[in-house]
Parts: sequence; C-alpha cells; structure tokens
Amino acid sequence: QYRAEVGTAGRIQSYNQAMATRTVHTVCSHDCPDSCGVLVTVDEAGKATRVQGDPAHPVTRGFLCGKVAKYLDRVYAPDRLLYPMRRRKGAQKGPGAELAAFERISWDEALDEIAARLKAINAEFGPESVLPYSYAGSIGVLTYGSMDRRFFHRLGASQLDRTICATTGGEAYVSVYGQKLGTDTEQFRHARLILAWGANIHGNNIHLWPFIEEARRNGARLVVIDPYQTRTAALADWHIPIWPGTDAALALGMMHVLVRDGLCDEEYIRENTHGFEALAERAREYSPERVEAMTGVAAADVERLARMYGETQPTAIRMNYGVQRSENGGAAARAILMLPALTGAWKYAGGGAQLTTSGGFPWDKQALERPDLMMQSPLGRKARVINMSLLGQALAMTEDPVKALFVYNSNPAAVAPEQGEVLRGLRREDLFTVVHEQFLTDTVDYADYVLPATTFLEQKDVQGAYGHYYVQLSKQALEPLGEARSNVRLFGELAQRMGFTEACFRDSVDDLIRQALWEGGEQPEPLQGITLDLLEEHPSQRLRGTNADEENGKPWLPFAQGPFATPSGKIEFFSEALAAQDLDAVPAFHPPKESRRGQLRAEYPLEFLGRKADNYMNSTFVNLPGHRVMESQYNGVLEIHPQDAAERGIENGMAVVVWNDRGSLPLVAKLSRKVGRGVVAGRLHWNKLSEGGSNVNLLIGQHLADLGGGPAFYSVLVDVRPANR
Ligand SMILES: Nc1nc2c(c(=O)[nH]1)N[C@H]1C(S)=C(S)[C@@H](COP(=O)(O)OP(=O)(O)OC[C@H]3O[C@@H](n4cnc5c(=O)[nH]c(N)nc54)[C@H](O)[C@@H]3O)O[C@H]1N2
Ligand SMILES: Nc1nc2c(c(=O)[nH]1)N[C@H]1C(S)=C(S)[C@@H](COP(=O)(O)OP(=O)(O)OC[C@H]3O[C@@H](n4cnc5c(=O)[nH]c(N)nc54)[C@H](O)[C@@H]3O)O[C@H]1N2
Ligand code: SF4
Ligand SMILES: [Mo]
Repeated sequence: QYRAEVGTAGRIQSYNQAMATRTVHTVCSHDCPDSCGVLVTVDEAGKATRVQGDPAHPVTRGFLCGKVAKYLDRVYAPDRLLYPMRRRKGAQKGPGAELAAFERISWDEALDEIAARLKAINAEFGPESVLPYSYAGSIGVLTYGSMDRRFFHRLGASQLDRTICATTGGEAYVSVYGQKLGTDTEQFRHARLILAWGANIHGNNIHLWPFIEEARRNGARLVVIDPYQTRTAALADWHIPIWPGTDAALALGMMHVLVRDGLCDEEYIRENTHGFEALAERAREYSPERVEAMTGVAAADVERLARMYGETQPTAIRMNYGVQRSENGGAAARAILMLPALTGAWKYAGGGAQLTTSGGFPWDKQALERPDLMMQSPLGRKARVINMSLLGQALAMTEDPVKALFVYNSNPAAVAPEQGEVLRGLRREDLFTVVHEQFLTDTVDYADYVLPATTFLEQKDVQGAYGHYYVQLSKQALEPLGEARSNVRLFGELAQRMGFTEACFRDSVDDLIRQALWEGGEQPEPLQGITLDLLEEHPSQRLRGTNADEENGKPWLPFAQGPFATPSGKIEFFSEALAAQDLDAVPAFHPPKESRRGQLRAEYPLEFLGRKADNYMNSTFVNLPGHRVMESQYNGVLEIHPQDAAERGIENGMAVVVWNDRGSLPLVAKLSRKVGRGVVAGRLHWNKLSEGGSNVNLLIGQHLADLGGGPAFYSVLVDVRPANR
C-alpha cells in the first residue's frame, strides 16, 4: 500500500493516512483526442478527493482540461443516476416530468423485464427490429465496444454504422494513405510551420498546445484555417476565415501554386505516390482567383499560404474533424491530407499531418466484438446496417420498422441531426427504449427503462487515443456509485437473461483486456510485449515501433517511405477504388448544395455552424452548474456579424429566432466578429436546458457527406430575425 503513495512522495503524512490514501492511475475516457492519464486520489473511506493530470505522461504533462479538472463535480453530482428505473404507467414520453416520470426498480426486475420485452419483440418482428445506438460516451476499448457488440451480434439485432463523428475523414485518410496514422503529437515541437485546419485546439485538443508553443518559441508560425475565430485562431500568427465547406478548393489552390512554382518534392512524389499527373492537372483548374470566388480567401492569401507551405520545412498540419462535417468534406480531407505528400513533409521530424492516430492501435476487435455470433443468431446471417446519422429516418421507417432502441454511450436526442424527426421517433409509444446513462439526459426523457452507468473512475478498461500513441490501463479507482453498472457488466448480465449460453458472455474485464491485446496469440508489432500484467505495473506504454523522438535521436516517421497499405502500395492522389464507387478519383471541389453557393435552400442566406462548446464534451457536462458557468457567455447564444445583424435590425443581446424549414430556434444575439459576414454560429447544448426545448440540431439536416456516410453538420443554411417580429 505504501508503494501506491509514490505520486505524493516527499509529502509528510500521518502514518494512518499514508496507509489508507491511494493514488490510482485512470484514463479520461471522454471522446477527446488527448486520452489523458488521470491520477485519482482516493481517501480512506473510498472517496475520490482529487484528480490530476499524470505528470509522467508525455502528452498529458500533468494537467487536465477545464472540464475534467472539475471531474469530481460530475462523479458526485447530486443528479447522477444511481438506480434502475421504469417509466410509470401512463407517463408520457418526452421532457418535463424528469424523475417523476419513473419509478425505481431493482436490477433484477429491470434485466428480467427488458429481456422479456426484447424476446417478445424479437418473436413478433424479428431481431433486426432491435437497434443498438451507441457512440463514444466512453472511448475505453471495452466500454466503447466489447460485450455490447457480442450481445447484439448474438441477438441478430440491426448493426449500427457508427458514422456520426469521423467516418468521412477516416475514409478519406485511408483512401490516401491506407492507414490512419499521423505526425506524432510530441514531434509538433519541431515544426517550423503549423496549419490548424478545422481544428479547435484550445477547445478540443488542449494537450497539443504546449508542443505548438514550443515550436513557436523556436520560430514556427501558426496558421489557423477556420470559418470561426476560435481562441486558437485569435492566438495564431494568421487566421484565415474560410467559408464553410470550401476547404477542398483552398487545398487544390495551394496545390496549383506548389505545382506551378516548382515547390513539390519530385523525388518523394516519384518514389511514394500514385497519380501525381492527374492531381497536377486537377490543380491547374484551381487558380488562386477561382479559389477566391469559391472560398472567400483572397487570391493573394492563397498564393501566400501556398508559398509559405512550399518553402518551409518541416510543416505539420493539424487537421481535426471540423473540415469533414460538410457535404464536400471527404474530398476536402483527401485534398488537405495530400499536401504533405506533395512537399515531402513526411520525411522530417515534425512534418506531415495528423487527423487521427487511432490506426496505430491494432486491438483484436474480432475477439472483442465477435461478429461471428451473428451467424448463431436466429437471423443466421449478417444483419442489416443502419447509419446512425440517419436515426430520424430509421425511426420513421414503416417497412421493417425499428421496434426497440437500446441507447448507451450516447445522447441522440441532443446530438443527432434533424432533431425534429429524431424526437418524433423517440416519442413513439410503440418504440421500446432502454437507456444506459450517468445522467438524466435528453434521451432519458424518452426511455421506458433507465439503467445507471459507471464513470471511468468506477471501472477498469484499457485505452488508446486518437491524439497520441500510448496504450494506457485505466484502473478502477472507486466502487460504483449507487447501483451503477459498467457497460461490460450490463451486457454480460443481460446475455444471461436472454439465455445466451456462449462462454464469451462470462468473460471478465481482465479476460477482455487480454483479448484486446492479443495475449496468448501472436501480438501485432505495435502491441508486442504489452500485456495486462505489464500495464498493471506500468500503466502507460508507448506503442512499439513508434519511438518518441527523444529515444535514440531517431524519430518515428509513419509515412517517410512506402510501402503504403493502399491498393497501389503508394500514397494515392488518384484512387481507382473511389472511382469504382462513382466518386472523384482525384479530389475536386463541389460546393455543398446547402451553402451560399449551392442551389438548395437558397432562400436562407446565412451559413450556420452548430459547433461544439469549449467547456462541454458534445452533450456531456452540460447539466453541471460549474461547467455552465464556464460556458456562460455562449449558452443560448447566436453569434452574428455586426453587419448581418444591422441588416436585420438586430442588436447585441436581442432575442432572435434562427430558422429554416426544419425548425425555429430562439437564441440571444451576440454581435461578434468571430464569425465573418454570412456565417452565424451557435453551440451544442441540452434541449431541455435550452429556451424553446431544442438545440442547434433542430436546424441541421440528415444529408450526408460525400464519403463514409458521415453527417454534414456544418452544411446548413438559416435566416435570423428579431424574436418580436
Ligand atoms: N471542449 C470540447 N472538446 C471536444 C469536444 C467537445 O464537444 N468539446 N468534442 C470531441 C469530439 S466528439 C471530437 S470529434 C473532437 C473534434 O474536434 P474538432 O475536429 O476540433 O471538431 P469541431 O469542433 O467540429 O471542428 C473544429 C473547427 O472546425 C471549424 N469548422 C467548421 N466548419 C469548417 C469548415 O468547413 N472548414 C474549416 N476549415 N473549419 C471548419 C469549426 O468552427 C471548429 O472550430 O473534439 C473532441 N473534444
Ligand atoms: N450540431 C452538432 N452536433 C454534433 C456535433 C457537433 O459538432 N455539432 N458533434 C458530433 C460528434 S463529433 C459526435 S462524436 C457526437 C457525440 O455524441 P454522443 O456520443 O452522444 O456524445 P455525448 O454527448 O458526449 O454523449 C455521450 C453520453 O454517453 C454517456 N456515457 C459516458 N460514459 C458512459 C458509459 O461508460 N456508459 C454509458 N452507458 N454511457 C456513458 C454520457 O453521460 C453522455 O450522455 O455528436 C455529434 N453531434
Ligand atoms: S477531455 Fe480531453 S483534455 Fe480533458 S481530461 Fe479528458 S482527455 Fe484530457
Ligand atoms: Mo466526435
């Protein structure tokens, strides 16, 4: 027990305290690239008294973001869900009644009744009438997807295509490089030029910032390309407020200049890429003048940016997922990701691009998720697939309807696009809805059964990251609060109630962690020697073969040379695979149909960005008073350019209505030059804590991006008027 005290070594404590107080290594499991190591201090009574960033973690570096620094407010919040509940007879679905809509029941009752209902629905409508709905409420490997997947596979339930966040950019990445790897976060310190492209680093990815600061102290410049002036943009050397959804044109315009002015790395291109001629020909169409008309970025600025990019090494692009949440987002992501392949930036420490590092973690997904169990389901085949970004449509289907919805790790009533249709679906009395949650979210308002879930402090898991290359063990710091149960435990127990006899439903958490790591089999190179036993002793392990640059003075460069895991074995400027799907073989810019240059909803003149809040995590934390105070300047606010406001008779602080044919949202105008002319911005929130009972997703459609089936959250047109008119 004394050994657990190393974190506070040197502090003089009473003997008793030293014996009883522990520091436990956990990992923040919220959907954030940083996957911070979090040290939790637990007192003699088993209560957490402190959370702090792991000072030994090279990316966490001892600090946490503002959201999780106050995490104990969340864990011990008075409104945590602590017991299973059942909707009272006659209680309407929908907001308003809060806890009064439910009655407390035992876990045994809850599991028995849910299993009975699922069996009945299964018998009457077939297993595919059951739809699981989950996303990244936790990105712990087991909590994100393990026992739950086994359960729904064995049931024969509809499969959920988890597209809501990253599949558009992910497919773009894979089409170009074959693998979702990127510039090492710690290497950003070596870059001489950093482009933050659709990346809100201060808000969403704060642990990259110290490396950018270090680079800037050494003379690097930071350029931010974002239609919104984030804090990162305000602190940058240059902010380029591009029109939403037009990034493909800007990237192609940069290529135009790079090719025209001989700023490409010919040797790198010759050895490592496929389709350069076709790309160069495409780029010739994108003169800076044309690009100005497409993007709102002055021709001279396109020239300047391209020359800066072509004449500097190393250059690092931090592209985040903002760019791909748009109709043309797949093409945009492809084009941007191709830039470092043109200049050979991948050859240098601190060069290249990072959209995600998630491809570095080769978990044994087959073992964890057991898709083979679908064959043992009553279906006896692969189940149909439903795109989670089209939830509203899915719940409205009259043929082969969805009759049961099982929600966990997600809050679709708040986060899914086209909220009007989503809520209509959730309100259906004939839809059986179970929600496994930590709080009484907007989605819980529509549940028939509510099950309490543990937080990451109350369970054990293993985790990778999409913003660094460390595997970490998240130990269990606390006993579950109340009767909360983890996802793994819930689905294991529900499987027993359903009569699923396969041994895999009785695997323990440790079994699952060992399976994720391929223990007992041949471990893939990046995980070699990383076992549960090792992680118990040393909870943070860098992926093998990706040595940090401090080691041996030999930096790891993922794409310095081939072969690449693409069909051609090269970086693909030209993709036959995409051409075969009737997509552009070489990226091109097509203005989003719902945009200022598109043909759809042209009667609405303003582009709307329903963005993430800096002090919340999607819809998480929104209910906590302390977090709401931190975000108070933006709660319920619409940011609008002073000229757009003046044209509409709108003044600062005035109540306004933002509307399109999908709905009307009451907000308060904040006159702001953080948005350019023609762009207005609001932020994600809880519906029931918003005036009018809806959030920004009321205005956003279910139209999809060009690749990967992802939503086009940022391709939306609206108009605004004073509320009293
Ligand atoms: N504080 C906080 N942190 C978070 C989250 C959160 O909600 N709050 N969410 C987490 C999640 S789920 C994710 S996926 C990551 C994502 O993190 P990011 O990828 O950074 O996600 P976004 O905030 O969607 O987009 C980033 C920026 O892109 C801008 N943008 C919008 N449209 C365009 C465009 O067409 N072109 C360009 N160039 N930029 C555009 C937005 O204004 C925004 O500032 O962050 C995670 N971290
Ligand atoms: N307008 C607009 N809409 C957006 C976005 C946007 O930028 N703008 N971003 C989109 C993106 S990128 C994403 S990723 C999605 C995110 O959408 P969601 O995945 O729904 O993300 P959260 O809002 O964080 O909701 C996660 C829920 O999971 C719960 N949870 C956390 N841990 C656990 C657990 O261990 N077990 C269980 N059962 N539950 C748990 C939390 O309490 C929380 O309510 O939203 C999308 N929606
Ligand atoms: S939300 Fe992100 S930055 Fe904040 S503690 Fe979690 S991983 Fe770290
Ligand atoms: Mo996301």
